Parts: sequence; structure tokens; C-alpha cells
Amino acid sequence: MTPLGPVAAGERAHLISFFLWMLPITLPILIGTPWIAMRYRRHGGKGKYDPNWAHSVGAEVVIWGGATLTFLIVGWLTWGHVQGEDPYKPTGKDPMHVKVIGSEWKWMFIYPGKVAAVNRLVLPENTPVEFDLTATGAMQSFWIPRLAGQIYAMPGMKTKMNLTTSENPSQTYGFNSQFNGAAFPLNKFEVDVVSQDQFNAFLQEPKHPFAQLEKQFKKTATWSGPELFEPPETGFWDKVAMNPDMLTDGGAAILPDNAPEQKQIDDAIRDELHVSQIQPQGDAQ
Ligand SMILES: [Cu+2]
Repeated sequence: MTPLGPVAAGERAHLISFFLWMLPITLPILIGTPWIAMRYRRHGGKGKYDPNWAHSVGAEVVIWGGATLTFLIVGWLTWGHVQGEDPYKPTGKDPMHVKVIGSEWKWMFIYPGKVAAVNRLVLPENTPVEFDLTATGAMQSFWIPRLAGQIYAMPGMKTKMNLTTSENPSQTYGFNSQFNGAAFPLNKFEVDVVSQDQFNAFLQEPKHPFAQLEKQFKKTATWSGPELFEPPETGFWDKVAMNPDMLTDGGAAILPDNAPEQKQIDDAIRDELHVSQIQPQGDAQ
């Protein structure tokens, strides 16, 4: 609830305004339900017993009129919200492009022609950014709560999300909010918003060959390799979007029982969640 950028700030403002505009409906229900139950209870109640009562024009007007008015207002606000915060609409002139590939259970970020990164998103401050999203394997949900989101990324499909980064350098995180298998809780990434100078330095950091990324990305469920790689050839992201299987070995989300990788994932999740033991697979029947 502490936004770092204008898109998240707008989302919070709308959440609060919807909450307030719904109060004329929710408050009378929350207060009226126990009050009526109390007043008209069978023993010791104060309400008049009137079994033949069936209709009141006044009550109808208040109930339906109030509800209609509220829905018109909330509907009108929603329309403005949808228009104003369309994730496909760039938040500024000439947004920076980052191409994203969500996979089980890691994220690839491609800065076209510059660098490819895994689980690390570095963005310059005060800059409009357009993410192009796709996925391999299971469906993913891309969310950077303090900046914007969330948008589903699906294999074989393309979508977009636009945001403006924080005015000053900041650090936050993004994650996959779609429950999708064993290592779902590990499916997070760092988000560093840095000055333009630091961003240029980031682009110059030493990189590993892209072929190594491609090979390891296919084979591992969670990522423990290096973070920065040479960028892939132009059009790589589009190729993956057309043919998501090229980046998975049949999908890692469903591991065979006793796969060696399962133990690695269990250990990593245990560390992350600070629990002492994870039930072996198959015990939960
Ligand atoms: Cu879809």
C-alpha cells in the first residue's frame, strides 16, 4: 500500500475510493443485520410483531434507489479507471522496452540489443517502461506491487504492462502471483530503480554468453546461475512467444516423483519459509 510510482499510486487511490463509495451499501448491511436480529428476536425483542406486512414503497425506494445510485457511481469511476490505467497505454513518451519471459520458476528480462538478465530487473528512475510479456510452461502472473500489476503471462500469448518508475532510486521486488507448482514461493525477482548513470553502468557489467542462459533456462526449475548475459538475437522473444516449448524441456512444473531437483526445491523453499521440514511428496494422500 506504499506506492513507488504513479501507476501503483493510481491503483491505491481507486481502491480507496471504491471502498468509500461502497460504504452506503456495506455499512447499513453490517450494522442493520445484527440490529434487526436483536430487535425482532422472538423472546424479549422490542419490534412489533406484524406477520401480514409485505410491502413498503419507502423501503423499496431506499434499497433499490441507493443501490442503483451506488452502482452508477462506482461504474462510472471504474470506466475512468479502466481508461486512465490501461496497462497497454504507455505512461509517457518513448517508453523503455523490456521483454519478459516467465517460466517455472524464474524470470528472464531482455533489454533488446543490450543485455539479458535472470531474476534481476534494473530500471532507470523516473522513466516510463513498457514490458512485453510471455511465458513458457505454466501460466505466470507478473506483479511488482509497489509499481504496477498484476498481468497474466501465458505461453503462446503476448501481453503488455506499462509503468513509470519511482522518481528517485528505490528497491523493491516483483513476483509471480499465480499458484503454479512446487517452487512457486521462489518465483520472485529483485527490482532496482537506479539513477541514469548507474543504469548505464549496469548495461556495461560483464556478461555471460546467451547460449549458456538458454541451455540452463531449459533445464533448471529454479535459478541459481549468474544473472547477466549477452542479449539474444533480435526476434528471440517473439520466437519464444510463438513456440514456448523451445525454452522448456516439456515443462518443469510437474516433476516426476523423487526427481533429484525436487530435493533442491524443497530445501530452497524451506530456507525461504523458515520451516524445519517439508513433507516428502506422496505423503499428502
Ligand atoms: Cu490467454
